[in-house]
Amino acid sequence: MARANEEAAAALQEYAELFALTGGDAFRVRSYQKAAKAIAGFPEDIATVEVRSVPGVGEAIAKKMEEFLRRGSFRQLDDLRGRVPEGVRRLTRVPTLGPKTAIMLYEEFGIDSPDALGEAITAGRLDGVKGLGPKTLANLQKGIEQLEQSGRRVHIGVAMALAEQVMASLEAERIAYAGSLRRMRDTIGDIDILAVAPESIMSEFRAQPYVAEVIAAGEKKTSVRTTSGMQVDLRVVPAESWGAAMQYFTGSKEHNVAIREMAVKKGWKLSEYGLFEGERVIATESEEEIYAALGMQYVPPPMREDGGEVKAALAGELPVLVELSDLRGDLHTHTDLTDGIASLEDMVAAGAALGYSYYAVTDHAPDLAMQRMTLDKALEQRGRVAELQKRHPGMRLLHGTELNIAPDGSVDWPGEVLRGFDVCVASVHSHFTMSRDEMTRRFIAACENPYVDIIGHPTTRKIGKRGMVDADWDAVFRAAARTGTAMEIDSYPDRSDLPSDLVRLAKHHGVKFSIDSDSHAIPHLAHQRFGVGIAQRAWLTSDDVINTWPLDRLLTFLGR
Ligand code: DGT
Ligand code: CA
Ligand code: CA
Ligand code: ZN
Repeated sequence: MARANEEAAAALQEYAELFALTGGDAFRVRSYQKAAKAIAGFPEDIATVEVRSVPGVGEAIAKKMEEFLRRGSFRQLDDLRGRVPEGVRRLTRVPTLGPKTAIMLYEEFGIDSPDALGEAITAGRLDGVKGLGPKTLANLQKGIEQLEQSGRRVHIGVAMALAEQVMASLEAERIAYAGSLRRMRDTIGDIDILAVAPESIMSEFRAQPYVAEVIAAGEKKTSVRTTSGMQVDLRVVPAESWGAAMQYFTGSKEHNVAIREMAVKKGWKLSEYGLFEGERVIATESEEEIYAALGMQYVPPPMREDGGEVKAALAGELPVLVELSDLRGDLHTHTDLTDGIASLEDMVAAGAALGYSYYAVTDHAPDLAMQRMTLDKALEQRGRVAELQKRHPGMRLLHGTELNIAPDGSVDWPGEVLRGFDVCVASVHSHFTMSRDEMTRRFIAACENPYVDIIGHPTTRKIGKRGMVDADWDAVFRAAARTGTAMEIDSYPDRSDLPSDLVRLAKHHGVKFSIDSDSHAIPHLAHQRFGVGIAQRAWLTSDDVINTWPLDRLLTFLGR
Protein backbone atom coordinates (compact mmCIF):
# COMPACT_ATOMS: atom_id res chain seq x y z
CA MET A 1 0.00 0.00 0.00
CA ALA A 2 1.46 3.34 -1.06
CA ARG A 3 1.55 5.86 1.75
CA ALA A 4 2.08 9.59 1.36
CA ASN A 5 4.31 9.57 4.45
CA GLU A 6 7.64 8.79 2.80
CA GLU A 7 7.28 11.39 0.07
CA ALA A 8 6.05 14.06 2.44
CA ALA A 9 8.88 13.30 4.84
CA ALA A 10 11.44 13.48 2.01
CA ALA A 11 10.11 16.88 0.95
CA LEU A 12 10.32 18.15 4.50
CA GLN A 13 13.82 16.72 4.89
CA GLU A 14 14.88 18.44 1.65
CA TYR A 15 13.34 21.66 2.94
CA ALA A 16 15.29 21.31 6.21
CA GLU A 17 18.53 20.88 4.27
CA LEU A 18 17.88 23.78 1.90
CA PHE A 19 16.81 25.87 4.90
CA ALA A 20 20.12 25.09 6.60
CA LEU A 21 22.05 25.80 3.39
CA THR A 22 20.53 29.24 3.12
CA GLY A 23 21.57 30.10 6.67
CA GLY A 24 18.29 29.22 8.36
CA ASP A 25 17.96 29.03 12.14
CA ALA A 26 19.46 25.77 13.46
CA PHE A 27 16.68 25.20 15.96
CA ARG A 28 14.05 25.24 13.22
CA VAL A 29 16.21 23.01 11.03
CA ARG A 30 16.21 20.40 13.80
CA SER A 31 12.48 20.68 14.34
CA TYR A 32 11.86 20.09 10.58
CA GLN A 33 14.17 17.07 10.66
CA LYS A 34 12.47 15.63 13.74
CA ALA A 35 9.04 16.15 12.19
CA ALA A 36 10.20 14.50 8.95
CA LYS A 37 11.33 11.43 10.91
CA ALA A 38 8.09 11.34 12.86
CA ILE A 39 6.01 11.52 9.67
CA ALA A 40 8.04 8.77 8.00
CA GLY A 41 7.60 6.55 11.06
CA PHE A 42 3.92 7.31 11.75
CA PRO A 43 1.86 4.11 11.51
CA GLU A 44 -1.05 5.60 9.57
CA ASP A 45 -1.16 7.20 6.15
CA ILE A 46 -0.96 10.94 6.82
CA ALA A 47 -3.20 11.58 3.83
CA THR A 48 -6.05 9.97 5.75
CA VAL A 49 -5.53 11.56 9.19
CA GLU A 50 -5.03 15.02 10.68
CA VAL A 51 -1.33 15.80 10.10
CA ARG A 52 -1.41 17.69 13.43
CA SER A 53 -1.94 14.41 15.24
CA VAL A 54 1.61 13.32 14.37
CA PRO A 55 3.84 13.98 17.40
CA GLY A 56 6.28 16.83 16.75
CA VAL A 57 4.19 18.37 13.97
CA GLY A 58 3.06 21.84 14.90
CA GLU A 59 0.79 24.25 13.11
CA ALA A 60 3.37 25.67 10.66
CA ILE A 61 4.63 22.25 9.55
CA ALA A 62 1.09 20.87 9.30
CA LYS A 63 0.19 23.67 6.85
CA LYS A 64 3.20 22.84 4.68
CA MET A 65 2.33 19.15 4.71
CA GLU A 66 -1.28 19.82 3.80
CA GLU A 67 -0.15 21.83 0.83
CA PHE A 68 2.24 19.03 -0.10
CA LEU A 69 -0.59 16.50 0.00
CA ARG A 70 -2.65 18.72 -2.30
CA ARG A 71 -0.05 19.45 -4.97
CA GLY A 72 3.20 17.59 -4.32
CA SER A 73 5.17 20.56 -3.01
CA PHE A 74 4.79 23.63 -0.80
CA ARG A 75 5.50 27.31 -1.38
CA GLN A 76 8.47 27.65 0.97
CA LEU A 77 10.15 24.60 -0.58
CA ASP A 78 9.58 26.00 -4.07
CA ASP A 79 11.12 29.31 -2.97
CA LEU A 80 14.25 27.69 -1.57
CA ARG A 81 14.62 25.42 -4.58
CA GLY A 82 14.60 28.61 -6.65
CA ARG A 83 17.12 30.40 -4.43
CA VAL A 84 19.88 27.84 -4.02
CA PRO A 85 22.55 28.41 -6.71
CA GLU A 86 22.07 26.57 -9.96
CA GLY A 87 25.44 24.83 -9.56
CA VAL A 88 24.49 23.43 -6.18
CA ARG A 89 21.10 22.32 -7.46
CA ARG A 90 22.78 20.57 -10.35
CA LEU A 91 25.14 18.80 -7.96
CA THR A 92 22.33 17.63 -5.71
CA ARG A 93 20.87 15.72 -8.65
CA VAL A 94 23.76 13.27 -8.33
CA PRO A 95 22.40 10.27 -6.44
CA THR A 96 23.97 9.92 -2.94
CA LEU A 97 25.09 13.59 -2.94
CA GLY A 98 23.33 15.68 -0.26
CA PRO A 99 22.94 19.47 -0.29
CA LYS A 100 25.53 19.97 2.48
CA THR A 101 28.28 18.28 0.50
CA ALA A 102 27.05 20.01 -2.65
CA ILE A 103 27.43 23.49 -1.24
CA MET A 104 30.83 22.59 0.24
CA LEU A 105 32.02 21.34 -3.16
CA TYR A 106 30.57 24.43 -4.82
CA GLU A 107 32.01 26.97 -2.41
CA GLU A 108 35.39 25.42 -1.65
CA PHE A 109 36.26 23.76 -4.94
CA GLY A 110 34.17 25.72 -7.45
CA ILE A 111 32.53 22.46 -8.55
CA ASP A 112 29.21 23.45 -10.13
CA SER A 113 28.09 20.46 -12.16
CA PRO A 114 28.13 16.66 -12.09
CA ASP A 115 30.69 16.75 -14.93
CA ALA A 116 33.03 19.02 -12.97
CA LEU A 117 32.64 16.74 -9.98
CA GLY A 118 33.54 13.68 -12.07
CA GLU A 119 36.66 15.41 -13.35
CA ALA A 120 37.70 16.48 -9.86
CA ILE A 121 37.35 12.94 -8.54
CA THR A 122 39.27 11.46 -11.48
CA ALA A 123 42.04 14.03 -11.06
CA GLY A 124 42.31 13.17 -7.36
CA ARG A 125 41.48 16.71 -6.27
CA LEU A 126 39.10 15.46 -3.59
CA ASP A 127 41.38 12.78 -2.12
CA GLY A 128 41.71 13.23 1.62
CA VAL A 129 38.86 15.72 1.91
CA LYS A 130 37.04 15.24 5.22
CA GLY A 131 33.83 13.28 4.83
CA LEU A 132 34.75 12.06 1.33
CA GLY A 133 36.43 8.67 1.79
CA PRO A 134 37.34 6.45 -1.18
CA LYS A 135 34.07 4.56 -0.90
CA THR A 136 32.02 7.78 -0.90
CA LEU A 137 33.91 9.06 -3.94
CA ALA A 138 33.36 5.78 -5.79
CA ASN A 139 29.64 6.02 -5.04
CA LEU A 140 29.58 9.57 -6.32
CA GLN A 141 31.26 8.46 -9.58
CA LYS A 142 28.58 5.81 -9.98
CA GLY A 143 25.89 8.40 -9.29
CA ILE A 144 27.32 10.70 -11.96
CA GLU A 145 27.21 7.88 -14.51
CA GLN A 146 23.58 7.13 -13.64
CA LEU A 147 22.70 10.79 -14.02
CA GLU A 148 24.42 10.95 -17.41
CA GLN A 149 22.49 7.92 -18.59
CA SER A 150 19.15 9.43 -17.62
CA GLY A 151 20.09 12.83 -19.06
CA ARG A 152 21.32 11.76 -22.48
CA ARG A 153 20.20 13.58 -25.60
CA VAL A 154 17.18 12.09 -27.32
CA HIS A 155 16.21 12.14 -30.99
CA ILE A 156 13.87 14.83 -32.20
CA GLY A 157 10.86 12.51 -32.54
CA VAL A 158 10.79 11.82 -28.80
CA ALA A 159 11.40 15.47 -27.89
CA MET A 160 8.79 16.85 -30.29
CA ALA A 161 6.09 14.52 -28.99
CA LEU A 162 6.86 15.51 -25.40
CA ALA A 163 6.94 19.24 -26.22
CA GLU A 164 3.56 18.98 -27.90
CA GLN A 165 2.16 17.08 -24.93
CA VAL A 166 3.46 19.71 -22.51
CA MET A 167 2.08 22.62 -24.54
CA ALA A 168 -1.32 20.95 -24.82
CA SER A 169 -1.45 20.39 -21.05
CA LEU A 170 -1.04 24.06 -20.10
CA GLU A 171 -3.31 27.10 -20.32
CA ALA A 172 -1.52 30.12 -21.75
CA GLU A 173 -2.17 33.19 -23.81
CA ARG A 174 0.82 32.20 -25.90
CA ILE A 175 3.03 29.14 -25.75
CA ALA A 176 5.80 27.82 -28.01
CA TYR A 177 8.94 25.76 -27.92
CA ALA A 178 12.34 27.35 -28.50
CA GLY A 179 15.92 25.98 -28.15
CA SER A 180 17.41 23.20 -30.23
CA LEU A 181 13.95 21.75 -30.89
CA ARG A 182 12.88 24.88 -32.77
CA ARG A 183 16.17 24.79 -34.64
CA MET A 184 15.24 21.21 -35.62
CA ARG A 185 18.44 19.61 -34.41
CA ASP A 186 18.36 15.82 -34.79
CA THR A 187 19.08 15.34 -31.08
CA ILE A 188 17.75 17.43 -28.21
CA GLY A 189 19.32 17.95 -24.79
CA ASP A 190 16.38 19.58 -23.06
CA ILE A 191 13.11 21.18 -24.10
CA ASP A 192 12.71 24.94 -23.72
CA ILE A 193 9.15 26.22 -23.60
CA LEU A 194 8.15 29.89 -23.41
CA ALA A 195 4.73 31.10 -22.34
CA VAL A 196 2.79 34.28 -21.82
CA ALA A 197 0.61 33.23 -18.90
CA PRO A 198 -0.42 34.02 -15.33
CA GLU A 199 1.99 32.91 -12.61
CA SER A 200 -0.26 29.98 -11.73
CA ILE A 201 0.97 28.18 -14.85
CA MET A 202 4.04 27.14 -12.83
CA SER A 203 2.13 25.16 -10.20
CA GLU A 204 -0.13 23.79 -12.93
CA PHE A 205 3.03 22.61 -14.73
CA ARG A 206 4.58 20.98 -11.65
CA ALA A 207 1.38 19.06 -10.98
CA GLN A 208 1.24 17.40 -14.42
CA PRO A 209 1.31 13.60 -14.43
CA TYR A 210 4.35 13.53 -16.75
CA VAL A 211 6.47 15.33 -14.11
CA ALA A 212 8.73 12.94 -12.19
CA GLU A 213 10.88 15.50 -10.37
CA VAL A 214 10.98 19.26 -9.97
CA ILE A 215 14.58 20.35 -10.56
CA ALA A 216 14.09 24.07 -9.98
CA ALA A 217 10.97 26.08 -9.27
CA GLY A 218 10.89 29.85 -9.59
CA GLU A 219 8.52 32.58 -10.67
CA LYS A 220 10.00 32.99 -14.13
CA LYS A 221 11.44 29.55 -14.77
CA THR A 222 10.59 26.04 -13.71
CA SER A 223 12.64 23.00 -14.70
CA VAL A 224 11.33 19.49 -14.34
CA ARG A 225 12.47 16.02 -15.21
CA THR A 226 9.68 14.08 -16.85
CA THR A 227 8.85 10.44 -16.34
CA SER A 228 10.76 9.69 -19.57
CA GLY A 229 13.89 11.25 -18.07
CA MET A 230 13.88 14.38 -20.23
CA GLN A 231 14.29 17.84 -18.77
CA VAL A 232 11.74 20.50 -19.67
CA ASP A 233 12.32 24.20 -18.88
CA LEU A 234 9.23 26.41 -18.79
CA ARG A 235 9.76 30.17 -18.82
CA VAL A 236 7.06 32.78 -18.38
CA VAL A 237 7.88 35.91 -20.36
CA PRO A 238 6.16 39.33 -20.61
CA ALA A 239 3.82 39.56 -23.60
CA GLU A 240 5.57 42.66 -24.95
CA SER A 241 8.97 40.94 -25.11
CA TRP A 242 7.74 37.72 -26.71
CA GLY A 243 9.83 38.15 -29.86
CA ALA A 244 12.99 39.00 -27.95
CA ALA A 245 12.53 36.01 -25.66
CA MET A 246 11.89 33.65 -28.57
CA GLN A 247 14.98 35.00 -30.32
CA TYR A 248 17.14 34.64 -27.21
CA PHE A 249 15.99 31.19 -26.13
CA THR A 250 15.92 29.71 -29.61
CA GLY A 251 19.67 30.18 -29.83
CA SER A 252 21.98 28.86 -30.79
CA LYS A 253 24.23 30.51 -28.31
CA GLU A 254 26.79 31.03 -31.08
CA HIS A 255 24.22 32.67 -33.35
CA ASN A 256 23.11 34.92 -30.49
CA VAL A 257 26.66 35.99 -29.75
CA ALA A 258 27.05 37.06 -33.38
CA ILE A 259 23.72 38.93 -33.36
CA ARG A 260 24.49 40.65 -30.09
CA GLU A 261 27.77 41.93 -31.58
CA MET A 262 25.81 43.54 -34.40
CA ALA A 263 23.65 45.33 -31.85
CA VAL A 264 26.69 46.50 -29.89
CA LYS A 265 28.24 47.92 -33.06
CA LYS A 266 25.19 50.14 -33.43
CA GLY A 267 25.50 51.21 -29.80
CA TRP A 268 22.46 49.11 -28.85
CA LYS A 269 21.83 46.34 -26.39
CA LEU A 270 20.07 43.05 -27.21
CA SER A 271 18.72 40.83 -24.43
CA GLU A 272 15.90 38.40 -23.81
CA TYR A 273 13.76 41.52 -23.14
CA GLY A 274 14.42 43.33 -26.38
CA LEU A 275 16.63 45.53 -28.47
CA PHE A 276 17.32 48.85 -26.74
CA GLU A 277 19.19 52.08 -27.23
CA GLY A 278 19.69 53.16 -23.64
CA GLU A 279 16.13 53.28 -22.31
CA ARG A 280 14.60 53.58 -25.76
CA VAL A 281 12.88 50.47 -27.07
CA ILE A 282 13.86 49.62 -30.63
CA ALA A 283 12.21 46.21 -31.05
CA THR A 284 10.81 43.57 -28.67
CA GLU A 285 7.52 42.15 -29.87
CA SER A 286 8.52 40.00 -32.79
CA GLU A 287 11.68 38.33 -34.04
CA GLU A 288 11.04 39.83 -37.47
CA GLU A 289 11.27 43.36 -36.07
CA ILE A 290 14.49 42.56 -34.24
CA TYR A 291 16.25 41.17 -37.30
CA ALA A 292 14.91 44.02 -39.44
CA ALA A 293 16.15 46.64 -36.95
CA LEU A 294 19.60 45.07 -37.13
CA GLY A 295 19.54 45.51 -40.90
CA MET A 296 19.27 41.80 -41.64
CA GLN A 297 16.88 39.40 -43.30
CA TYR A 298 14.84 37.25 -40.92
CA VAL A 299 16.88 34.12 -40.19
CA PRO A 300 14.78 30.94 -40.01
CA PRO A 301 15.51 29.03 -36.76
CA PRO A 302 17.12 25.96 -38.40
CA MET A 303 19.81 28.23 -39.88
CA ARG A 304 20.76 29.84 -36.56
CA GLU A 305 24.01 27.99 -35.97
CA ASP A 306 26.60 30.66 -36.79
CA GLY A 307 27.37 28.83 -40.02
CA GLY A 308 27.50 31.89 -42.27
CA GLU A 309 23.83 32.85 -41.91
CA VAL A 310 24.56 36.20 -40.24
CA LYS A 311 26.75 37.40 -43.07
CA ALA A 312 24.29 36.13 -45.69
CA ALA A 313 21.33 37.76 -43.92
CA LEU A 314 23.17 41.10 -43.76
CA ALA A 315 23.88 40.89 -47.48
CA GLY A 316 20.28 39.90 -48.22
CA GLU A 317 21.47 36.59 -49.64
CA LEU A 318 19.71 33.95 -47.55
CA PRO A 319 18.29 31.18 -49.73
CA VAL A 320 14.54 30.54 -49.79
CA LEU A 321 14.42 27.30 -47.78
CA VAL A 322 12.45 24.26 -48.79
CA GLU A 323 9.29 23.84 -46.67
CA LEU A 324 7.05 20.94 -45.79
CA SER A 325 4.30 22.36 -47.98
CA ASP A 326 6.68 22.18 -50.98
CA LEU A 327 6.77 18.37 -50.87
CA ARG A 328 4.63 16.76 -53.54
CA GLY A 329 5.14 13.15 -52.59
CA ASP A 330 7.04 10.44 -50.80
CA LEU A 331 9.54 8.15 -52.54
CA HIS A 332 10.30 5.59 -49.80
CA THR A 333 7.45 3.76 -48.03
CA HIS A 334 6.66 0.18 -47.00
CA THR A 335 3.57 -1.98 -46.72
CA ASP A 336 2.68 -5.21 -44.95
CA LEU A 337 4.07 -7.12 -47.91
CA THR A 338 7.39 -6.72 -46.12
CA ASP A 339 7.89 -5.11 -42.71
CA GLY A 340 5.22 -2.40 -42.82
CA ILE A 341 2.09 -2.87 -40.73
CA ALA A 342 -0.50 -1.26 -43.03
CA SER A 343 -1.86 -2.60 -46.30
CA LEU A 344 -0.96 -1.17 -49.69
CA GLU A 345 -4.49 0.17 -50.03
CA ASP A 346 -4.42 1.96 -46.66
CA MET A 347 -0.96 3.46 -47.16
CA VAL A 348 -1.88 4.78 -50.59
CA ALA A 349 -5.16 6.22 -49.31
CA ALA A 350 -3.25 7.99 -46.52
CA GLY A 351 -0.81 9.43 -49.07
CA ALA A 352 -3.70 10.64 -51.21
CA ALA A 353 -5.30 12.26 -48.15
CA LEU A 354 -2.12 14.31 -47.73
CA GLY A 355 -2.72 15.75 -51.18
CA TYR A 356 0.35 14.22 -52.81
CA SER A 357 0.93 14.36 -56.57
CA TYR A 358 2.87 11.10 -56.46
CA TYR A 359 3.54 8.27 -54.04
CA ALA A 360 6.08 5.47 -54.29
CA VAL A 361 5.68 2.03 -52.72
CA THR A 362 9.17 0.66 -52.06
CA ASP A 363 9.00 -2.62 -50.19
CA HIS A 364 12.20 -4.50 -49.40
CA ALA A 365 13.97 -6.70 -51.97
CA PRO A 366 14.89 -10.43 -51.56
CA ASP A 367 18.45 -10.11 -50.22
CA LEU A 368 17.10 -8.86 -46.90
CA ALA A 369 16.27 -12.49 -46.18
CA MET A 370 14.02 -12.01 -43.17
CA GLN A 371 11.52 -10.10 -45.31
CA ARG A 372 10.87 -13.20 -47.49
CA MET A 373 10.43 -11.10 -50.59
CA THR A 374 10.38 -12.69 -54.05
CA LEU A 375 10.17 -11.39 -57.59
CA ASP A 376 6.74 -13.01 -57.91
CA LYS A 377 5.45 -11.11 -54.89
CA ALA A 378 6.87 -7.86 -56.24
CA LEU A 379 5.23 -8.40 -59.64
CA GLU A 380 1.94 -9.33 -58.03
CA GLN A 381 2.13 -6.08 -56.01
CA ARG A 382 2.79 -4.18 -59.24
CA GLY A 383 -0.52 -5.45 -60.58
CA ARG A 384 -2.33 -4.29 -57.44
CA VAL A 385 -0.67 -0.88 -57.73
CA ALA A 386 -1.93 -0.56 -61.31
CA GLU A 387 -5.45 -1.46 -60.19
CA LEU A 388 -5.26 0.98 -57.27
CA GLN A 389 -4.11 3.75 -59.60
CA LYS A 390 -7.64 3.84 -61.06
CA ARG A 391 -9.01 4.79 -57.66
CA HIS A 392 -6.58 7.68 -57.24
CA PRO A 393 -6.61 9.60 -60.51
CA GLY A 394 -5.06 12.71 -58.91
CA MET A 395 -1.99 10.95 -57.53
CA ARG A 396 0.56 9.08 -59.61
CA LEU A 397 1.48 5.77 -58.00
CA LEU A 398 5.06 4.67 -58.51
CA HIS A 399 5.93 1.02 -58.07
CA GLY A 400 9.37 0.91 -56.52
CA THR A 401 11.60 -1.16 -54.30
CA GLU A 402 14.21 -0.70 -51.60
CA LEU A 403 17.21 -2.68 -52.79
CA ASN A 404 20.07 -3.95 -50.63
CA ILE A 405 23.56 -2.80 -51.50
CA ALA A 406 25.81 -5.88 -51.18
CA PRO A 407 29.40 -5.50 -49.94
CA ASP A 408 30.62 -5.35 -53.56
CA GLY A 409 28.09 -2.63 -54.42
CA SER A 410 25.76 -4.89 -56.42
CA VAL A 411 22.02 -5.10 -55.70
CA ASP A 412 19.35 -7.80 -55.50
CA TRP A 413 18.20 -8.01 -59.10
CA PRO A 414 19.76 -7.69 -62.57
CA GLY A 415 19.10 -4.71 -64.81
CA GLU A 416 16.24 -6.28 -66.74
CA VAL A 417 14.24 -6.68 -63.51
CA LEU A 418 15.23 -3.27 -62.11
CA ARG A 419 14.12 -1.60 -65.32
CA GLY A 420 10.55 -2.63 -64.54
CA PHE A 421 10.39 -0.52 -61.37
CA ASP A 422 9.42 3.15 -61.51
CA VAL A 423 11.90 4.01 -58.78
CA CYS A 424 14.72 2.16 -57.00
CA VAL A 425 15.99 3.15 -53.57
CA ALA A 426 19.20 1.28 -52.65
CA SER A 427 20.38 1.01 -49.05
CA VAL A 428 23.02 -0.65 -46.89
CA HIS A 429 21.37 -3.10 -44.48
CA SER A 430 24.33 -5.34 -43.60
CA HIS A 431 28.14 -5.43 -43.33
CA PHE A 432 28.27 -2.07 -41.56
CA THR A 433 31.89 -2.34 -40.45
CA MET A 434 33.76 -2.51 -43.75
CA SER A 435 36.88 -0.37 -44.09
CA ARG A 436 36.50 3.18 -45.32
CA ASP A 437 37.94 2.34 -48.77
CA GLU A 438 35.74 -0.71 -49.26
CA MET A 439 32.65 1.14 -48.04
CA THR A 440 33.38 4.06 -50.35
CA ARG A 441 33.74 1.72 -53.36
CA ARG A 442 30.51 -0.01 -52.31
CA PHE A 443 28.52 3.24 -52.40
CA ILE A 444 30.15 4.43 -55.62
CA ALA A 445 29.28 1.15 -57.35
CA ALA A 446 25.66 1.53 -56.22
CA CYS A 447 25.54 5.09 -57.58
CA GLU A 448 26.94 3.84 -60.89
CA ASN A 449 24.12 1.31 -61.28
CA PRO A 450 21.94 3.05 -63.88
CA TYR A 451 18.74 1.83 -62.22
CA VAL A 452 19.53 3.07 -58.72
CA ASP A 453 17.82 6.44 -58.28
CA ILE A 454 18.21 7.14 -54.57
CA ILE A 455 20.69 5.98 -51.91
CA GLY A 456 18.51 5.25 -48.85
CA HIS A 457 19.51 6.34 -45.31
CA PRO A 458 23.15 6.59 -46.45
CA THR A 459 25.06 6.52 -43.16
CA THR A 460 22.80 3.74 -41.71
CA ARG A 461 23.08 5.27 -38.23
CA LYS A 462 20.39 4.78 -35.58
CA ILE A 463 20.57 7.51 -32.99
CA GLY A 464 21.53 6.09 -29.61
CA LYS A 465 22.05 2.60 -31.08
CA ARG A 466 24.37 2.48 -34.07
CA GLY A 467 26.94 4.92 -35.40
CA MET A 468 27.54 5.92 -39.00
CA VAL A 469 29.37 3.66 -41.42
CA ASP A 470 32.79 4.93 -42.39
CA ALA A 471 33.10 6.23 -45.95
CA ASP A 472 34.88 8.97 -47.87
CA TRP A 473 31.74 11.04 -48.24
CA ASP A 474 33.35 13.55 -50.58
CA ALA A 475 34.08 10.72 -53.00
CA VAL A 476 30.59 9.21 -52.58
CA PHE A 477 28.87 12.55 -53.17
CA ARG A 478 31.01 13.29 -56.21
CA ALA A 479 29.89 9.96 -57.65
CA ALA A 480 26.25 10.71 -56.80
CA ALA A 481 26.41 14.10 -58.50
CA ARG A 482 28.14 12.65 -61.56
CA THR A 483 25.66 9.76 -61.96
CA GLY A 484 22.52 11.75 -61.11
CA THR A 485 21.80 9.63 -58.03
CA ALA A 486 19.88 11.39 -55.26
CA MET A 487 20.89 11.07 -51.63
CA GLU A 488 18.06 10.37 -49.25
CA ILE A 489 17.15 12.44 -46.24
CA ASP A 490 15.44 9.64 -44.33
CA SER A 491 13.01 11.48 -42.04
CA TYR A 492 12.43 8.63 -39.62
CA PRO A 493 13.59 10.51 -36.51
CA ASP A 494 15.86 7.84 -35.03
CA ARG A 495 17.62 7.72 -38.41
CA SER A 496 17.64 11.40 -39.49
CA ASP A 497 19.94 10.22 -42.26
CA LEU A 498 21.70 11.98 -43.99
CA PRO A 499 22.43 14.30 -41.09
CA SER A 500 22.45 18.00 -41.94
CA ASP A 501 26.23 18.53 -42.03
CA LEU A 502 26.58 15.78 -44.65
CA VAL A 503 23.63 17.19 -46.58
CA ARG A 504 25.43 20.49 -46.73
CA LEU A 505 28.59 18.78 -47.94
CA ALA A 506 26.65 16.82 -50.56
CA LYS A 507 24.92 19.95 -51.82
CA HIS A 508 28.33 21.52 -52.21
CA HIS A 509 29.15 18.66 -54.59
CA GLY A 510 25.97 19.28 -56.58
CA VAL A 511 23.93 16.35 -55.25
CA LYS A 512 20.10 16.28 -55.28
CA PHE A 513 18.05 14.94 -52.37
CA SER A 514 14.86 13.03 -51.67
CA ILE A 515 13.12 13.79 -48.35
CA ASP A 516 11.39 10.50 -47.56
CA SER A 517 9.41 9.19 -44.62
CA ASP A 518 10.55 5.53 -44.84
CA SER A 519 7.08 4.84 -43.42
CA HIS A 520 6.21 1.44 -42.01
CA ALA A 521 2.80 2.64 -40.77
CA ILE A 522 0.38 5.44 -41.62
CA PRO A 523 1.40 7.85 -38.82
CA HIS A 524 5.01 7.68 -40.03
CA LEU A 525 4.08 9.63 -43.16
CA ALA A 526 4.07 12.76 -40.99
CA HIS A 527 7.76 12.28 -40.16
CA GLN A 528 8.70 14.17 -43.30
CA ARG A 529 8.56 17.32 -41.16
CA PHE A 530 11.78 16.16 -39.49
CA GLY A 531 13.47 15.56 -42.84
CA VAL A 532 12.49 19.05 -43.91
CA GLY A 533 14.15 20.34 -40.73
CA ILE A 534 17.39 18.58 -41.71
CA ALA A 535 17.15 20.05 -45.21
CA GLN A 536 16.58 23.55 -43.82
CA ARG A 537 19.55 23.23 -41.48
CA ALA A 538 21.58 22.43 -44.61
CA TRP A 539 20.18 25.49 -46.46
CA LEU A 540 18.40 23.42 -49.14
CA THR A 541 15.95 25.08 -51.50
CA SER A 542 13.10 23.26 -53.20
CA ASP A 543 15.22 22.97 -56.34
CA ASP A 544 17.62 20.70 -54.40
CA VAL A 545 14.84 18.29 -53.44
CA ILE A 546 13.51 15.99 -56.17
CA ASN A 547 10.21 15.25 -54.42
CA THR A 548 9.21 18.91 -54.51
CA TRP A 549 9.41 18.79 -58.29
CA PRO A 550 6.37 18.44 -60.55
CA LEU A 551 5.76 14.86 -61.74
CA ASP A 552 7.21 15.44 -65.21
CA ARG A 553 10.50 16.75 -63.90
CA LEU A 554 10.70 13.91 -61.38
CA LEU A 555 10.06 11.28 -64.07
CA THR A 556 12.77 12.80 -66.24
CA PHE A 557 15.17 12.57 -63.30
CA LEU A 558 14.20 8.94 -62.71
CA GLY A 559 14.88 8.33 -66.40
CA ARG A 560 12.37 5.55 -67.00
P1 DGT B 1 20.16 21.47 -26.17
O1 DGT B 1 19.16 21.72 -25.11
O2 DGT B 1 21.47 21.02 -25.66
O3 DGT B 1 19.66 20.55 -27.24
O4 DGT B 1 20.48 22.86 -26.92
P2 DGT B 1 19.79 24.30 -26.77
O5 DGT B 1 20.30 25.12 -27.90
O6 DGT B 1 18.32 24.17 -26.64
O7 DGT B 1 20.47 24.90 -25.46
P3 DGT B 1 19.88 25.27 -24.03
O8 DGT B 1 18.66 24.51 -23.69
O9 DGT B 1 21.03 25.22 -23.09
O10 DGT B 1 19.52 26.83 -24.14
C1 DGT B 1 18.45 27.27 -24.92
C2 DGT B 1 18.83 28.51 -25.63
O11 DGT B 1 19.02 29.62 -24.73
C3 DGT B 1 20.15 28.42 -26.34
O12 DGT B 1 20.05 27.81 -27.60
C4 DGT B 1 20.54 29.84 -26.49
C5 DGT B 1 19.89 30.54 -25.33
N1 DGT B 1 20.97 31.12 -24.53
C6 DGT B 1 21.64 32.21 -24.91
N2 DGT B 1 22.57 32.52 -24.06
C7 DGT B 1 22.55 31.62 -23.10
C8 DGT B 1 23.32 31.44 -21.89
O13 DGT B 1 24.23 32.18 -21.55
N3 DGT B 1 22.98 30.37 -21.14
C9 DGT B 1 21.99 29.54 -21.51
N4 DGT B 1 21.72 28.49 -20.74
N5 DGT B 1 21.25 29.71 -22.62
C10 DGT B 1 21.53 30.75 -23.40
CA1 CA C 1 17.31 23.01 -24.96
CA1 CA D 1 17.23 24.55 -21.52
ZN1 ZN E 1 16.09 0.62 -45.30
